[in-house]
Parts: sequence; C-alpha cells; structure tokens
Amino acid sequence: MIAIYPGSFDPITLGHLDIIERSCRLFERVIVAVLKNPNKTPLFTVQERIEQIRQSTLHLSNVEVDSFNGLTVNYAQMRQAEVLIRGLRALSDFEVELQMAHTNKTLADRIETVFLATSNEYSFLSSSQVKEIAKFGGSIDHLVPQHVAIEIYRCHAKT
Ligand code: COD
Repeated sequence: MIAIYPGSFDPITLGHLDIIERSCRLFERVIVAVLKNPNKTPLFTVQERIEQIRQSTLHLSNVEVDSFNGLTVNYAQMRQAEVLIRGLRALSDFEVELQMAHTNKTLADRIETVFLATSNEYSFLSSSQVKEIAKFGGSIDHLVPQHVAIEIYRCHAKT
C-alpha cells in the first residue's frame, strides 16, 4: 500500500522524521510530499526542503520525496496512494487534522487519513519553533537532523 505524508516541512524536524520512519514500517512505500504553497514565504525553497528530506531519509529504502501543488487528494490519486499520513501532537492538532481529514474524505472517499501519535520526546516540536529558536541564537541541534541545523544556522548568519 502506498502512503503520502504531505506537509510544509520548512524545515523537516526530528518529529517529522520519526513519523516517516514509523510509517515506513507500516506501508510498502511512503511518499513524503512537500506542498508548493505560493501563499507562504518559507525559510527554504521547495527544492532545498526536498533535498533536506532526501538527506535525512537515506537510511530508509521505501521512501520517496516529491513536491506537489493543488489539492493533496488529487496528488494522492495521481500517485495511486490510498493513505494520507498525519502526525498528532496535541489536542489543538487533533481539531485541525480532523477537519482536514473530513474535508479530504468529502473530496476523495477512497483515501483514508491515518494519524500517528507523536513520540513523547517530540510532542512539543514544530518547524516554526525551530526557526524561532535559531533566529534568537538558541541551539537546535537536538531538534533537527544535523545537516539541516547547519543550513538553518547559515541562513541566520547571513541576516
Ligand atoms: N510530531 C508528530 N507529528 C508532527 C510533528 C511532531 N513533532 N511536527 C509536525 N508533525 C506533523 C503535523 O501534525 C502534520 O500532520 C505533518 O507533520 C506535517 O506538518 P507540517 O507543519 O510540515 O505541514 P502542514 O501541516 O503545514 O501541511 C499541511 C498540508 C500541506 C498537508 C495542507 O495544507 C494541505 O493538504 N494543503 C493542500 C491543499 C488541500 O488539499 N486542502 C484541502 C485539505 S483542508
């Protein structure tokens, strides 16, 4: 069974990576799909994010990294995927994610959303927090893969 893990991944964190690794044990193929969102100004370009995710998942043989625009369910159908993976950290995630899952179900009845609960150690972790900590000079080494941390520090060194 093919599963899509869609998201912004700006940047990928160890929380995302944990969800990817666990999904790889559940599904034959996992496609990590980065949304090309023209409404957001990201820290990293889509191509940079794809490369960061590829580097972070070299140890996983059944992962593919791609980008998409438009509706996630359309992309999932195009890739013949039957499952969307989403991660849940807190009750606040649950409300947003449930609404998204219901909306997606109305758009594509045969695509199921599977929620994976965050691992305890990453329950507080988000891409925006990582960016904020780095912006104010804090250490993010324990929050993102090492090569991603280096790229983030480099971004802030320029500003
Ligand atoms: N532990 C566990 N899970 C985590 C963690 C963590 N520490 N951090 C993030 N996650 C989960 C998030 O809860 C989410 O499920 C996933 O990882 C990706 O997170 P982000 O923040 O990188 O990506 P999002 O949530 O911004 O992605 C949103 C989408 C791009 C999937 C969404 O906007 C979308 O589908 N857009 C396309 C338009 C569409 O289809 N709209 C209709 C649906 S409403």
